[in-house]
Amino acid sequence: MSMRETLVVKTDNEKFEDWQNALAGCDLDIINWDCVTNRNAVDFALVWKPPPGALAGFPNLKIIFSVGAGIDHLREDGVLPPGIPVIRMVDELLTAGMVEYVLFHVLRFHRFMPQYEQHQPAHFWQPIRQVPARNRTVGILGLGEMGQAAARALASLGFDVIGWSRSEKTIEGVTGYFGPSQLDSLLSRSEILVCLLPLTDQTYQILNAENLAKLPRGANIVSAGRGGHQVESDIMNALDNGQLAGAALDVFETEPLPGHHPLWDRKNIYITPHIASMTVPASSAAHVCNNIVRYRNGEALTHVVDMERGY
Ligand code: NDP
Ligand code: OXD
Repeated sequence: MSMRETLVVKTDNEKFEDWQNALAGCDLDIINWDCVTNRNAVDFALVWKPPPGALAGFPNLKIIFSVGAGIDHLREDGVLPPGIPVIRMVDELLTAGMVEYVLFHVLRFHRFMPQYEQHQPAHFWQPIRQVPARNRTVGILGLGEMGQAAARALASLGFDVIGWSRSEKTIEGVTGYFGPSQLDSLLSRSEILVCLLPLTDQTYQILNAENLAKLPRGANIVSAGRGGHQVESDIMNALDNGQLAGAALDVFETEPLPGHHPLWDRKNIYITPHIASMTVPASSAAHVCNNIVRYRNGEALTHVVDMERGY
């Protein structure tokens, strides 16, 4: 009987074959989620949104890998069998994709592109005096893998960058705020607010009317963490009453965003379908394989999620 370990893969966006090829050097049997015949033989699972109860059907599971950086999909009721470590996705291309997304939207707002996009169909020639980047304050909620990289990239362009995390951080060129008591100070300064938080009990609906009202009037928001951070009706109201000038939303309370949803037709909202950054198997497989090798060698795993904390 073969003693090779088995990894089962359940993904949405990437092709199974891409993971199979990317993980080929890891000395494993790699099986598509829908093709498992012997559940007892599965040692590792690499998953995105597994249905409740399904992971418990693999009685010898040693590690659960999240295909994405966010692990909220594993915190749904009944999804996670107890006692098995969960490893979140951390990868340079995943981070680079998010940095590109954030830079694109911050620069778009900073350079008044939403206004020029409206002027063009009207053949309206109206220069707007540009604010220098150093006079533009960008606030970033979440200073983890994604938030820190985005903060550094914005600081390198000269923006006045401020950020918020749970624990205190020292990042060159970035003014740090931390903990619930310092959130308002960050909000009151953020002309462009970027949300890159994980979705937890503490961050749920953080983009609500009360917090949006604390931003400078006419602020813009960029939301790429999770839809659960947003109270979408509050965002629409804030756009209606001028508290917000614009919003770039990549994530939604309900995904896919239903075709009849009023967000689609709002002129001050830029919608993308949860593509701010995507896992690239050819790059991310190393993170999975490194942890499997660590497990084999009895070494500590990296990027294990604290399920109590929620991220
Ligand atoms: P990390 O775990 O590396 O970072 C999370 C950050 O949020 C940390 O700085 C953490 O603080 C901070 N944080 C968490 N809870 C709180 C809180 N209650 N108060 C203040 N700060 C808090 O995550 P990543 O940067 O890798 O990813 C962030 C999220 O981005 C993911 O969870 C996912 O939801 C989203 N994402 C979205 C994608 C998309 O395409 N739209 C793609 C990839 C990720 P501390 O440092 O003190 O722990
Ligand atoms: C992620 C995502 O969490 O794709 O990586 O949203």
